[in-house]
Amino acid sequence: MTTSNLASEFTISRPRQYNRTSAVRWIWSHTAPYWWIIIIIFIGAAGNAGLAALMPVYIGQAFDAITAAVPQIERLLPLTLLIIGSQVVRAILQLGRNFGADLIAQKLERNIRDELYISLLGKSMTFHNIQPVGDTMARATNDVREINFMYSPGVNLVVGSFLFMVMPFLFAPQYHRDLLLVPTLFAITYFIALWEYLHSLSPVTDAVRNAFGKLNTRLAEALDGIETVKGAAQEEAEVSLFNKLALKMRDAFVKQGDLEARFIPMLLYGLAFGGGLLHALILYRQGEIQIGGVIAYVGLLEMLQFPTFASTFAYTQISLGMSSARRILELLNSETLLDQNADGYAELMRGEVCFRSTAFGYNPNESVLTDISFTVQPGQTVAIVGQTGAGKTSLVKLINRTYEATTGDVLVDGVNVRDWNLASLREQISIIEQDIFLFSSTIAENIAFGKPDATQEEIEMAAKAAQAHEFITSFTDGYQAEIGERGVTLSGGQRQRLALARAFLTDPRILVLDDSTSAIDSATEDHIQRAIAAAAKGRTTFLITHRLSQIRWADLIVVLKNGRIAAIGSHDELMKSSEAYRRIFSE
Ligand code: TTP
Ligand code: MG
Repeated sequence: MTTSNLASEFTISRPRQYNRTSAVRWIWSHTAPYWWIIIIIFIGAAGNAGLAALMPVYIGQAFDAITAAVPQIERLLPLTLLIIGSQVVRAILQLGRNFGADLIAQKLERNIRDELYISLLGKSMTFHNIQPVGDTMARATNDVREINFMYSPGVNLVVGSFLFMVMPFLFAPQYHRDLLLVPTLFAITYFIALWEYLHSLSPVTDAVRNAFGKLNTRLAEALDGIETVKGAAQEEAEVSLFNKLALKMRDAFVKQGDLEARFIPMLLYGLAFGGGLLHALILYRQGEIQIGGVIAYVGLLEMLQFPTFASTFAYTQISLGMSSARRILELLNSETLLDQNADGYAELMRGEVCFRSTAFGYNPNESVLTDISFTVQPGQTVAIVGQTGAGKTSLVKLINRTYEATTGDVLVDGVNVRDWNLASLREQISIIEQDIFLFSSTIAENIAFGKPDATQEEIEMAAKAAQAHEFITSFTDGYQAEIGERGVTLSGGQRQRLALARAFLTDPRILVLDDSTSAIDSATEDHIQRAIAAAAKGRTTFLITHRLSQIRWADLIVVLKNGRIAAIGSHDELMKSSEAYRRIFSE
């Protein structure tokens, strides 16, 4: 089996690789390992259909026994017992078919979730910035579910009903060869209609799945930005926007229903049944078959009902599943720029950082950073200052390769970040973001995020060093207090100290603190100052800050302006040489 050779920031070696060249091949490569379940499904379905066909055959024999010139009443009991026995066995086989289909459906759902999650973790920030979270969520949850439904009941019913359709061909000729006529006509028309149906169905089910993705995207964004929505009193506008998307989704569904309703085999079945009965009666009148044959044949024709009624539903389910498979595959196959570079440089970091004529832009035709060159020695503290939008955050994100420089190089310990083993590079660099993200779990778990096996003692030590211990213990549940939804909410300053505690725990060689929160009361400010000073000790530290006290004691100050270095040096040097820097201090 082949697999795509996409770059990935993160991979796990897996025993199974899946073929991602087309939706059908991909689904097949997921299915093939479970060939034994497919066999169970087929045996179950074939047995079920065969035994279902025996019923009209036995009933026909019973009719013949009664209507014979000398009625053979003694044959009725064995026939009844045969019917009962065969239907009990049939129920068991049916169970096997349903069980098999459900088993493979669940297995596939699990494996696909797994594959998708790993792939999402491996994609670059460039990808995640563009791809809406709501849409990804829709694909990762509901679309994966649709693949489950595709097998159970979808494939289950298709296989089951197909084998039902085969039965009249196997059993009718024993009464008369000509009786194949109606089933043959039925089958030909049925498959032509099915072909047409599937063709018109697939764009419709694509539309259904896409409409759902859009709806979900909007929902996720509205909830994520609920404060903004409320703050701007835009609830009504949100509702009407949501309604519009919900209507689109409804329209797509109605279209699907419309197609289902126009599925011709419904009409066809009525015609086949009537035509078949007529045909059998004519043969009876001609003395070609017996009355039992007519009864049995009509019973066999009745078996065509299953494929007729199951088909709209089952094939729609399969079509929805394939639409979903295409959407998931689109995510799996979307290009990502970085790769984890597993064989790359992975030594203990000293903490030297060097920018060499580095330039960067989020999209190719727009440059955010231009011609950045400077070197930071291990253990130094660098303050990066500049107006909002100057590119401070962007600059530090090049160090751990969250983003990749467009031209020029970024070197850590003299090694190009592209040549570093990505995991090793990122493990030794800790970036505390401007908006600190906390997971909805306990405070302890949030602190231990980068080191899940940390002991309670280690966690507390880190919290103390980050000046967070005091406020954490003020909560009733202390370190076990839940953050978010059901638990405590934290202020900006508290979040920052939790993030610092995270950094103390992982003990990175390079620490980046993107801190543009300036409105903090002086008591908190004092706490944070001390925490940062402690954190900066013994490692290379980048501070993005507006706090003059912090800027002042930095070893190196980089003043950014419109993505360029406007001035660089120590506080004293810059006070003398840089007008831009003096202006910051005179504000
Ligand atoms: P930043 O690097 O975010 O600027 P900054 O950190 O100096 O600003 P602040 O003090 O407000 O935090 O952005 C530099 C430019 O890059 C800006 O014009 C916005 C643009 N940009 C993007 O296009 N995409 C992004 O994801 C980010 C973060 C910024
Ligand atoms: Mg910023």
